[in-house]
Amino acid sequence: MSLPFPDDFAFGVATSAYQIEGAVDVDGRCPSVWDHFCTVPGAVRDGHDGSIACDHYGRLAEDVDLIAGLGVDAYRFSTAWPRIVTAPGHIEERGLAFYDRLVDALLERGVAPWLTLFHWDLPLWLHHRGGWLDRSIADHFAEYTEAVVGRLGDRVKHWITFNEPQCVFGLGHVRGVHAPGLRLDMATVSRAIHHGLLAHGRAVSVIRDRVPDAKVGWAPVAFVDYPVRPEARGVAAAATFRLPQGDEWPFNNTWFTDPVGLGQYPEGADPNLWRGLPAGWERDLETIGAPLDLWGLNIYRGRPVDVGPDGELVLVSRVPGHGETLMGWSVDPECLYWGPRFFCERYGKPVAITENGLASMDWVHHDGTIPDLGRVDYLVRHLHALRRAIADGAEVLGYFQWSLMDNFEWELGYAKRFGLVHVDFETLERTPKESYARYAALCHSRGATLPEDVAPLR
Ligand code: IFM
Repeated sequence: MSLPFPDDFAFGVATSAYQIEGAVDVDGRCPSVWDHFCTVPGAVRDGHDGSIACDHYGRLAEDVDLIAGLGVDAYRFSTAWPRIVTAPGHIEERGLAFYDRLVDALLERGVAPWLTLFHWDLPLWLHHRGGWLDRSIADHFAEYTEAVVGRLGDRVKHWITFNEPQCVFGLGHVRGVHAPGLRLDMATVSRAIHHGLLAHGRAVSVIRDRVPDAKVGWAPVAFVDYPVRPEARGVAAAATFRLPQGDEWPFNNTWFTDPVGLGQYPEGADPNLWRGLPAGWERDLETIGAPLDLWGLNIYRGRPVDVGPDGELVLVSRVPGHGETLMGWSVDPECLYWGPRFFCERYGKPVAITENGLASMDWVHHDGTIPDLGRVDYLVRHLHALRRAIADGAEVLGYFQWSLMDNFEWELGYAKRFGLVHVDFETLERTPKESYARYAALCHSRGATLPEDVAPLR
């Protein structure tokens, strides 16, 4: 018999503001760090930018129809800070009005809005005041949150503060390949991260004050090391929550997630990270660690691990030709089984898969169809693994496919297509792919169309 998803499990789909909205100089919006970064020669593939993107700003009704047509329970989107706080102390009514219309349109179609406050588009004027390096950013984030919550809190009940802090700081402040394009030392970035976490905590408290029935969470990347045999479960969990290491140091869980989930930074981490923390950081931990209602997990891939004869961690090599997406990311459905379990266990909160999906080679075929069967298989395998995690005790509130439609994939411009809906970036025509119909069937049946068993990935 097919295992069911819980009745209140949310099937969803996700996007973010800068990646789809376009209309960057409309209705008083101010420039963001991404608008600026896109003007730097060589920063973004083929010189692309988000100035038009999918023109979601101008095609709201059409896009809400596409969302509703999927039969999803929830839509995760982000509000654009630069549309709302366009200058110091100035709240832009026209920016808020756009999200007001979006929320109403979703609710009219029976789709619950899951709102993300920060998905990377920092107002440029704030960056010029020090951005994440300056403690005042937490006050600014609280002010922005006040504005959004004040306007939408009567209807939006699911709030996500911050999307993927590891990318904001790792790609944007260490490697310089994302806006704002900085390459800073570890101690300096540690300060910025602390301010980011503080901003998250301040937003949580604003939401709690204004929306007592809100479900509040955040959406870090979840780096998942999964065991290839049951005996390796312990080393896999330990490796998942390993300390930041080497050149890859920003791409870890614990330096970001322990302060939020446990109210403390992890012992034993690199001294430069501790040294960089701003004076008085201990006093911020209560705010940063304020209890959440849900833990978002953005999971795209994982790392298979095993345990060696002396109990040590062994990284397992994949067989030659193992499945890989167009991003070069390996296909590891087991990460949607183990990731939710490990995070539920460590932080004691229900989780939601706030992002999962892939870029694949999608174009409109000669007969007008877009048979993106790799995406269909990826979806089936990952939801299958997630359903097993739920059956084995993980408390999972929902699953959000990344993404509703092809969009601006940051430094890669429009080269990588993640959507269930194809977008022609010249005409902006939307064409649902095969995966759109298949995901819709899954949502409408609440997962009943998932096969009982899936053959191993080969
Ligand atoms: O497109 C991004 C998204 O903005 C954040 N998470 C990963 C996605 C795919 O790279």
